[in-house]
Amino acid sequence: MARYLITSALPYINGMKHLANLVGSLLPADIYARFLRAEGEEVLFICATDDHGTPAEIAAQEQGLDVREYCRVQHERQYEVYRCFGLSFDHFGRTSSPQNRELTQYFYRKLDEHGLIEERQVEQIYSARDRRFLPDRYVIGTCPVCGYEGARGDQCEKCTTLLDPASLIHPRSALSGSADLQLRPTKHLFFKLEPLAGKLRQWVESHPEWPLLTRSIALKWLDEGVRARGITRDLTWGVPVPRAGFEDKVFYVWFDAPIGYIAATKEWSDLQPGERDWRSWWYDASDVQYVQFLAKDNVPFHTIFFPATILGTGEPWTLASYIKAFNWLTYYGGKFSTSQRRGVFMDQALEHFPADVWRYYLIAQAPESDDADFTWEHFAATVNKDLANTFGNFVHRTLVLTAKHFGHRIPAGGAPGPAERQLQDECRRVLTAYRTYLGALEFRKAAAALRELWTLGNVYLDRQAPWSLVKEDPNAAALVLRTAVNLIRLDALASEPILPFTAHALCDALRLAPEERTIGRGGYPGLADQLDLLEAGRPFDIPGPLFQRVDETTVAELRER
Ligand code: B3M
Ligand code: ZN
Repeated sequence: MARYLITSALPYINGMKHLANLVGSLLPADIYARFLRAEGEEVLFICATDDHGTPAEIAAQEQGLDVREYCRVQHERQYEVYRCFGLSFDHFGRTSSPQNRELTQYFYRKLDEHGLIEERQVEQIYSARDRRFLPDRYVIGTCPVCGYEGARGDQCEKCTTLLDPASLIHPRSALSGSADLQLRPTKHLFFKLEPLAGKLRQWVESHPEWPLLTRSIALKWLDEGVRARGITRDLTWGVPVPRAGFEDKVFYVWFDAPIGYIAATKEWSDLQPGERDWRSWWYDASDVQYVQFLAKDNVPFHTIFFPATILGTGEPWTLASYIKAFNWLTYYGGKFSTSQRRGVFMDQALEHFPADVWRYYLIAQAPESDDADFTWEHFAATVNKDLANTFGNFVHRTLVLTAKHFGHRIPAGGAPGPAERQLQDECRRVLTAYRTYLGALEFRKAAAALRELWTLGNVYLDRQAPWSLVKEDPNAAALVLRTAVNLIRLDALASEPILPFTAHALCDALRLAPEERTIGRGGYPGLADQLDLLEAGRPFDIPGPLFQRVDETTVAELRER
């Protein structure tokens, strides 16, 4: 049997993440992890903060904090919000851990042993005003490829091209804004990717099942020809470079960040060394299915740079089996931006609506095949239609109607008839599709299937009309409501990967025992056989309205904010 290792791209430590970060890696990774766990698979879901690099250094400086202290505080803040969103990491580590320092230096030494590291004398941009060498990200200018004026020296955010700061048009210092820059000689370490190009291509081409977005970016890179990348920077914050003459430099953040996936697993393992074995997931682990989730600007690092680090060791470290990449979620047509505080940030989001509402809305809108746009109008329309009017309404009217005519207990009624068998068939069809989509990491389609499952309940009630049936044939009405209450359980369990808090609340309302809260051996489709599982006479509670409708005034207020 396979074991599943799941990682979400490691969020940068600087600042609260926004909804685009959530939907572009963290949330789908969590939904996939929950789905697999429910199906009885062995799962290890790992994430961490990406602590190193210039943004952390700059942000700490701005707040007058030691960068270590800054990272400690930010790590806690992020972790807290992720918990509130129900992100079910097995471990949430940090790339500034001793484990990552040790592993990063290990990988570096291995690459060096294999002749893949080269020391080069380079001309680097020096800022007279700042009196220092500027690392790539500290240089801003116009992108030579697409003309975007705010491109950073390492990568253009707009067109995702990886850049060299010397290629920027009109370069200036990100620290002081000064254009008084000159090239001066210094030494850096380069990771030679050319010797690995053949192996990388072979690996990418051996995965025709990957999403087009992932493959096309990877192949474009390989077609253009990979060249050596600098892996050291003139900073103090980062993993020290264990080499004479490099005492003032650290490794480039993108060198140590992906190794952070491994190191965070080791952090997890080091907490219970007798029981957990990080190596069994990462080294010589042929039974491990490793699935990565990330936004499209991270694809080159996960299809070229990190696998090159792994392949370059010549050792059997785990490579990704599947790389799920996402396009952008935009905010009223523009970019979500941490630096410009544009869009909705995760902490604010929870002040207005509960986590499940966001989880459902975002995954139903996941930017899989194309960019998707966030607007409060669309958000409100989706919440009202799918959550309040469909799911919430079905649960509410079932339980209220049952209580009204039969008390707070599941009514008896007769044996299931043709209508119940039809409902069962439809549930099986929809649940089978739902499982297929989740298994194939097609999240929008999975959300649509879930919505269809919720709809089945309303259609069944409307067709059977227990509110009028109860007058002439109370026994028949009891059967309908008994079935509908059971369908609430199905809905809850099926919804759990996407709406875990709601699922939990419904299981509580139905007073389910622990074993009744699992989907059982038949997986999601097997739930269709459980439409008569909860027997007559069982008590239930009526929860408050599951989802609040979002009215126009609220939409206007939120947009204004
Ligand atoms: N921190 C970039 C990002 O958050 C970067 C990902 C690292 S994954 C190893 O988009
Ligand atoms: Zn560009």
